Amino acid sequence: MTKLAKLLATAALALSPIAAQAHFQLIYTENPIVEGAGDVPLRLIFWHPFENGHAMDMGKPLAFYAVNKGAKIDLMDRLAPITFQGKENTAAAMRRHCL
Ligand SMILES: [Cu+2]
Repeated sequence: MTKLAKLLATAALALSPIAAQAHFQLIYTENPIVEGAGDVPLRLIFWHPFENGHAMDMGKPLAFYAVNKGAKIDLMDRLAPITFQGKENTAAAMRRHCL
């Protein structure tokens, strides 16, 4: 399982229908189908995604990393603050940028 697949699997678990109507810390990518190695842009958004509802400010995560074959890859230096525009409001969020 690739690093991205693990990230997306975690995000998919958090988005299960059982927890609808709640807020989620999302790891979002425009194109979830990754066909090969390379950088994948991600956004971290604290939001009510199912109803396209209220977005909440998030701070910088305490840790942001991937694990590949048991090796932890620190990605904190690839996070940058952004402002997420939701339907109802804007909120502080983060994006993962390429080096
Ligand atoms: Cu909420």
